Amino acid sequence: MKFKRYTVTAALPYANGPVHIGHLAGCYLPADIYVRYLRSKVEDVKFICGSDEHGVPITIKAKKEGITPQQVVDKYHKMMAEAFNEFGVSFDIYSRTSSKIHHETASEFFKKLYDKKVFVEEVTEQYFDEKANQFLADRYIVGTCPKCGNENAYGDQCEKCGSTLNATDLINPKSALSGEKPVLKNTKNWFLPLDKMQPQIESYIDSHKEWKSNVFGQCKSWLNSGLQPRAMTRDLDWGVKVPVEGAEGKVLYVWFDAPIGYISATKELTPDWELYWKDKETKLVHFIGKDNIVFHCIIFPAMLMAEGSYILPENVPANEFLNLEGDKISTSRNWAVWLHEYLVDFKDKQDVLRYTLCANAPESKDNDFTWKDFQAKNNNELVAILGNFVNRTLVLTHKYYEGKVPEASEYTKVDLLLLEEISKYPAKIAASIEQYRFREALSELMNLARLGNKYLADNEPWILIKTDEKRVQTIMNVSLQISANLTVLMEPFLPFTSVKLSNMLNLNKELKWNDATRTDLLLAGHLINTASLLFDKIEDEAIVAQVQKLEDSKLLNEENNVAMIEPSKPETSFDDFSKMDIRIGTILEAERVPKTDKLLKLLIDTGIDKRTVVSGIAGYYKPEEIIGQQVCILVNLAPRKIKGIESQGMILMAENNKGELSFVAATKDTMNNGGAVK
Ligand code: B3M
Ligand code: ZN
Repeated sequence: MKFKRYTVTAALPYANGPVHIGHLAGCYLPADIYVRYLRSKVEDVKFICGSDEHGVPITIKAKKEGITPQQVVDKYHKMMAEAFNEFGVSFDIYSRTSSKIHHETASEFFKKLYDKKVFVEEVTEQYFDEKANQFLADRYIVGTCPKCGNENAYGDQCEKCGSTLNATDLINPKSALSGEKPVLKNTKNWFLPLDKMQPQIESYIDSHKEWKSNVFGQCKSWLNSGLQPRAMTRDLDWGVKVPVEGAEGKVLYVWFDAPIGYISATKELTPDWELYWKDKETKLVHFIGKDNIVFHCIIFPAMLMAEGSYILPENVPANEFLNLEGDKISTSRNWAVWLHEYLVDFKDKQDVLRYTLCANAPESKDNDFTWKDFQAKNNNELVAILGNFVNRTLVLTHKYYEGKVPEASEYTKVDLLLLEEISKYPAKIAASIEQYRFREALSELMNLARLGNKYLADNEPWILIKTDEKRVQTIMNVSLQISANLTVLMEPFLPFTSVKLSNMLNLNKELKWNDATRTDLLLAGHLINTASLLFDKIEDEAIVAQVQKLEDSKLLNEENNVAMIEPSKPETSFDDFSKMDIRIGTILEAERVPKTDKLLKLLIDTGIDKRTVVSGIAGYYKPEEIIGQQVCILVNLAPRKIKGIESQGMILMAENNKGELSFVAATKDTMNNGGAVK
């Protein structure tokens, strides 16, 4: 079926951190390539995205950073929008779900389903953290996945096996807030009866056997295990308020509101938004990562079906995950290549990253990004094939013809075969893009550059120029046409390079995809501009530095982990604290306790008396070093026998971030005066 228009969305990223290469490779780059291609085909398309600003990922981050959820989303929304823009991800709108228009849209959508009596209202037992005094849902609760045994599954999803879960499914649930075992408490929520909707959903999925096998397969396996009703509301205070009576303190489930974000962003973009969401001749395509499949293929379509006036997603091309140097990309471990940092080190090289990520896209299985491969792709492909061909063509045109496109006079058989071959590329590349096979499409693009390179190498115009000037004119004309075609066909993948080449060729009118079938894009006599290199070589040092940067962050992490072994102790009261009688004392004598590694026997002048104290500090101080040292001493601790010696107090020590102890020392002028710590 031929569609009249397209609505293309890319998953709304949580506004809780900067953008890394995994995001780009997973969904934003393929979506952008697809949309740029459609625009080049002069299709009517809207490319929609924005920040997902609700849900527990945001509130957890706010807690961690000690700021409000609103401050978190303001900070990261801006950063993410900038990163996408800098890498040429050409959204028609990058909106956000904290906006007024989104709150209204999501609220109305819920209300409509509520009025249609779609939801099942039910009081169920939900986990509650008594210490934090709040209900725990989604990422606020972790436990063991009942399906695959992953010990770090969340209350709504296991990221390991991809199952959607309810918090009450988890084995050994723990609050992510306090680490405590939660209790069950009654609360009312509104459920989408996916169980009842199963037949409808099943026939929808079955009508899309053309979907990528990873996507179709996952959907079938959920359907086979039987869909369960799913709560669309949560007992939380950050999100879109549930717009019905008796729902105080409740917000919409983030996976209910976020996909509606696509709709509200379209509304914000154009008054014609309904055409893009309700007209049967619109093709709706969602680009996502594999962990979002169930939400886009089952839950969101179910919401749209229940509402009744919307079209359903026509395709959901989900990618698998990208790893980095053999390890899972992780924000918390800083095992990532951040887009904003990349640009500092590789200025103006957005297309090199776009190229590498597309060539390695995790389309059908998880894939690995390595810096070595990044360098190889740049040096051996972009520089040696594409850049080399274009550069030789332009430089020779300047050298032989002062930058004027020479006339093609007589085509040889070889030329004609080549021209025919070239004219097939737009359709070939298009077919791959339309089937969401972007790696294949990109490699076809490079094949075209390879053809050009080979043509020059086989015909050697730089030698022929001495004997057959006319022939060289034709060769150069053909090479220039290929360069013009490449400008058009590379645009979806390498938009920055395309603009650069278009300027060098002085192609003033904007060429479209179908123009690339032509072999007369540059007329004889047309003047081209000065040539400069499209790509330059990336040296080993730059790569070594990147690998080192990753190694450093790994080391730092290991150190942090050591420091994190002992969590801080639970809160204590002031009353408890003031029971401690802490004095400043001076060490008069110190000696090792025989047959022990850690213990020193100290004689301390506390200002009120002299006491013997046994202290476990031999690992940090030598006895002879600490005579005369001022220390804080707890004097009202019950005496204790240690290795046969009565210890009459305790020296206060503090721990640094490596777990090493040092004295809590007093200042010099209190020396020998004694006195209590207030
Ligand atoms: N924010 C999940 C994610 O970033 C979620 C996507 C929403 S798409 C409507 O992986
Ligand atoms: Zn699992």
